[in-house]
Amino acid sequence: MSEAGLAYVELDEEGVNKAFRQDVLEGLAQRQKAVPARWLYDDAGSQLFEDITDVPEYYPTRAEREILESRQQDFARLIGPGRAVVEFGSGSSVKTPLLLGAIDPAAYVPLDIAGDFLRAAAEDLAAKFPGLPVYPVEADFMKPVKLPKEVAELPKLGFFPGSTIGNMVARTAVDLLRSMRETLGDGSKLLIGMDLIKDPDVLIAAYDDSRGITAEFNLNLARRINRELGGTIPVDRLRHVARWNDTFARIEMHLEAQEDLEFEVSGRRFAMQRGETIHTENSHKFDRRSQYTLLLAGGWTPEERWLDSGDRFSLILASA
Ligand code: AVJ
Repeated sequence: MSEAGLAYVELDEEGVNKAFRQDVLEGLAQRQKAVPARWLYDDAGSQLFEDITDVPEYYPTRAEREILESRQQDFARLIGPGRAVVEFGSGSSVKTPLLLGAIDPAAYVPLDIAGDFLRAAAEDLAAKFPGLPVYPVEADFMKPVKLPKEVAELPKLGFFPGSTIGNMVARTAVDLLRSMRETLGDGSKLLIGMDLIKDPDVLIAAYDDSRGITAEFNLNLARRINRELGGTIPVDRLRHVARWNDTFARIEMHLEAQEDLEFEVSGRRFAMQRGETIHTENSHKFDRRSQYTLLLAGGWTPEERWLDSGDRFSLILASA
């Protein structure tokens, strides 16, 4: 584990994550309150997201896994051996073995901002692939990342599964794709998962599951704000809401005030009227043309595109 990686998470004198506090204070001061979705993923949030991938309504993980399982020969042919696989937001790396097993890579570099989770995932992976060098990097991958020197000379494959790109508005998604291109370099490839536009009822169910796991995932953000930023948000007075925004082709998660609320975060006072929301996540959905436009704008040329058997999810291979 690189010591240097830790420098990416800047702490102030009180040990508070500066970027988190700034994003929350700015976001809560907006007319439409909003907190960037990346803050959903502390260790508890990352675990809750893993739980979401098991709920019956949340199809993306299973659909993407089906593609990874059924297209192994395609990956071997189109990607080939000897690359350093750089996974953006490695999470618990459940999908990664399917890719690594198919292409015979030279190294694996998981990138994540949640350090503990990252290290556990990296150890898991290293145990599954003895002999494969694993170099975890704790980093915010929204900016270009300096990769470990051990992989500097290797051709790269970026792996960005799960339709995490869908959490970004187009401008941010393009910025990310461009910085990935800079991180990975000329001659690199990118294997990226992107969820597809479909019946809004199916989408809403996937983001408001009957077991309430997604609700817990969303509410965990308010708990995290209270814990890490000295907040007094009455979490039990907030309700999880999932909405389809047809204009922007995205599912939105919100935390809706069930009554008029007043609370503090880091010594600042905020108020919400009953029915007012904090917007906590966008999950954009795509069709083929919107996918290709986005990738091309980010400096990546689409090479191949696969769907699962239910036409619900897509995996795209693009080259720099
Ligand atoms: C982690 C981006 C894939 O948008 O589907 C799942 C996050 N939010 N349920 C998604 C999420 C609510 C998820 N990704």
